[in-house]
Amino acid sequence: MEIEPGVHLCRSYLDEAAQIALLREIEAVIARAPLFTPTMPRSGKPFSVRMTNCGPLGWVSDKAGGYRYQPLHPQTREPWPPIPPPLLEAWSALAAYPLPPQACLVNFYDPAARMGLHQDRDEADLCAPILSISLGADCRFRLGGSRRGDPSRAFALASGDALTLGGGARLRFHGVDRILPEIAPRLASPLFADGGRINLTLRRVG
Ligand code: MD6
Ligand code: FE
Repeated sequence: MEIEPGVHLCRSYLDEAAQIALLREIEAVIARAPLFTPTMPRSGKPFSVRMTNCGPLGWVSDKAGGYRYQPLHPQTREPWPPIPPPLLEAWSALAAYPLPPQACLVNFYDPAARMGLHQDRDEADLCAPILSISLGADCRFRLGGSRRGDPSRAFALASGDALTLGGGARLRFHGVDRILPEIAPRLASPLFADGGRINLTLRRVG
């Protein structure tokens, strides 16, 4: 499970029934906190991924304000919905951290979306790991080193897989090269009508 120091990959952490139960929770989160398209700081270029959040804080990005955490949805100005219990249980089981997560970023990928190589470093608390759970189509995930130019490796993340970046791996670069829409479980959901993938990342902010 520890595929490299600080990088834990738990294949099929959620079985099919647990994936469906979590998907119902995420549908409810999105009904209250609609997906929005973040934009890059300064350039204002839109992300290909759409996002929302649950938990006391949510990660947002836009041209004027840049990357940040805030307690309100940028469009509805409502607080984010609470983190669903199955995700809190996953954090307790896998994060090995005494405090609960403060933010859960929900990333929605349509089949053409991707995520550039990045570090997650907008959190004051870098001692806590980031825990990710995937639903829907497989993706080709890329894991680099602690500097952008370091060598990287790619592997698939599938529906139900859990991945944590912690310890010395907390600041490693990573991204999503592409979605593999041809490798997708049968999870009936309006969210997956056109294929697609959801990734949930649980964080301590600080
Ligand atoms: C994704 N994941 O799987 C993007 N970040 O769609 C992340 O950016 C990520 O999987 C921090 C820790 C684990 C992750
Ligand atoms: Fe990340």
